[in-house]
Amino acid sequence: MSEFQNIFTRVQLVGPVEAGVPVPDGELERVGTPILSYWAGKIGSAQIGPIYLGGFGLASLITFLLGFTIIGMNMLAQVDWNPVLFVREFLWLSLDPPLAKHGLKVLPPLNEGGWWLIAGFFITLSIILWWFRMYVRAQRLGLGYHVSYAFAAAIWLYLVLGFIRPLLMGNWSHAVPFGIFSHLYWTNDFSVDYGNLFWNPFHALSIAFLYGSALLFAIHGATILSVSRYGGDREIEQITDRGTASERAALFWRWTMGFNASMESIHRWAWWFAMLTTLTGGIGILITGTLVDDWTAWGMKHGIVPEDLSWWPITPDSTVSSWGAGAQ
Ligand code: 07D
Ligand code: 07D
Repeated sequence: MSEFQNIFTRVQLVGPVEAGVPVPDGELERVGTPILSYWAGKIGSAQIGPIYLGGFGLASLITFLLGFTIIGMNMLAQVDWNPVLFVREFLWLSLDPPLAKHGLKVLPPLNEGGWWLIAGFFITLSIILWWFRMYVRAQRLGLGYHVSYAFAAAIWLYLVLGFIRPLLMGNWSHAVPFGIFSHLYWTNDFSVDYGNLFWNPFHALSIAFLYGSALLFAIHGATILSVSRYGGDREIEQITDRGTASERAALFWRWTMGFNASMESIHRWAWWFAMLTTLTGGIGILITGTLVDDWTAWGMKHGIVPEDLSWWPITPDSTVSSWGAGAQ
């Protein structure tokens, strides 16, 4: 029997290309002539296109390109418009938020954060427009809104990092820079400046949900693959029937750990874990510097961190390493 598999594909579905279900009247149509790609078929469906552009899609694309070009041009200017240096230095280049002296000024001088605000405006607009695109596409196809809600959870963290928290702090300089390594620096500095983010319980929750998401994804993917020989990848048809691949998958977990998720609930587990990673994360960032200035001091007050840190063998010893005392 031929099977449809992907990533480690043995068989590819090759048939006439199809445009999908009709869309309601009066909307922009799908664009592009579909093609079949052997390499796309290795990791998923071999058909590429057509794509549904629509008003939100187009607007999101344009605003993203505007923001992205502004970031790129600023980075190019930083290397004197030298394309070779641009490529070589790319990971280190950065467009930084406004200098602290400008507070929440709407348009500080362009080279002191003005470009960052303009680029941020367009990128954020683009992300929000993309969210609407997802919402409307789901609506038009008669789906639930789960994907757009999950994306909203990620946007929440993004907005907290670059917009809501800087507003509450009264200064744009608290926002994240646009740059590959500079945003890592920002992340590290944030933790050091506020007394070690590990003592922020919402950071801990976010980590637990992040790790949990990886675990759930791994066990769900593995479970379904392990019963795909019985048609387990056709999950929905199998939920209610007995003697199916789904029942074997469920029994596997009931017999190995005493409990099994249902065929539907496992997807809710995955959905919640993924969303809670950024939902709790956003809360953790929002309260840092606004409600809590120093997480080590907070931890001491609540009996989590020992008052006398010498009690604790810290490795590497921050008093002798280059980390500095704040990094404990
Ligand atoms: C695999 C889906 C595809 C998405 C990709 C990202 C851009 C940015 C921007 C040139 C899983 C595309 C990237 C469009 C180009 C410019 C200016 C998603 C997948 C491939 N980070 N972060 C990365 C972003 C924050 C942190 C990589 C974005 C916070 C750490 C990539 C945001 C903090 C590490 C990236 C954001 C933080 C990274 C790989 C927004 C705390 C790494 C991302 C919008 C959460 C890793 C060099 C990835 C790395 C990494 C993008 C926010 C920490 C460049 C767009 C401020 C510790 N981050 N990040 O695969 O290798 O995501 O960095 O908020 O170690 Mg980050
Ligand atoms: C960033 C959501 C926004 C993304 C959006 C996507 C585009 C791309 C793509 C064109 C990721 C927009 C997309 C524009 C278009 C194309 C291709 C999600 C984002 C809207 N931490 N930490 C977390 C760990 C430490 C710090 C979360 C671990 C240190 C800060 C996560 C460790 C210090 C922040 C996590 C560790 C520190 C975090 C992120 C270990 C640094 C955050 C969750 C083992 C020295 C963020 C509450 C996420 C947060 C965050 C993990 C250590 C700093 C669980 C495992 C102590 C400042 N950390 N961390 O999903 O929420 O991000 O904290 O050491 O802001 Mg941390």
